[in-house]
Amino acid sequence: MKDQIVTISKFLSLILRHQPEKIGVELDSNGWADIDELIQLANAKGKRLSRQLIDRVVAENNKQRFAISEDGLRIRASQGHSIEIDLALPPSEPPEILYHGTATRFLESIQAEGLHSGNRQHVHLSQDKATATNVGQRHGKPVVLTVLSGEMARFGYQFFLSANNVWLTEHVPVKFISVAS
Ligand code: HQG
Repeated sequence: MKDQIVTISKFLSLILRHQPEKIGVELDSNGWADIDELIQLANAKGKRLSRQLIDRVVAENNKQRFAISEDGLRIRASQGHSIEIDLALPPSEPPEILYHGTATRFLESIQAEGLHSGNRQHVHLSQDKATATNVGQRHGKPVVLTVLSGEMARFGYQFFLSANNVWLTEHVPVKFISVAS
């Protein structure tokens, strides 16, 4: 059952963050998909999906990646999109310091260009080093960067806090980045 939940979580990440066209589901401008439609279209492609399974994935997902709308009818990914949607998050005041986990092989480029969002809509930042280390590990030998988010905010850069506690911003210039000790 746990494996099935992980498989569905990966499928939902793909559809809700990157390629809704894979099953032909429509996301609204804020990234929401109608749950009944999502189930129907996934089933038509041979994917086992039901409301019960979706509710389990949303509840048990280790990073709380998905949120269900207040009326219970729609679902979206809380962050991590590559497709252009507007999460409509209000700008939030970040803590003084945030962390970004990356791999050592990206360091040189980051120290030259700052942090880019790459394929995604935002640069992802964490409140603690342990989370950043885990994020970095996905790409290779991890290294944690310290971001002077408080200073950035005072310079007018905007930050957003996703529903699952990931800090998002568009770009981090080099001068606000150092390697965490
Ligand atoms: C790097 C996961 C070279 C950046 C995680 C990162 C996160 C640069 C990679 C979420 C660069 C992009 C996002 C530059 C940035 N030169 N490399 N100038 N600027 N990079 O996967 O932050 O499991 O798109 O350091 O937990 O690793 O999917 O971003 O290494 O929250 O829910 O380019 O994905 O969540 O990689 O991870 P990603 P990320 P989920």
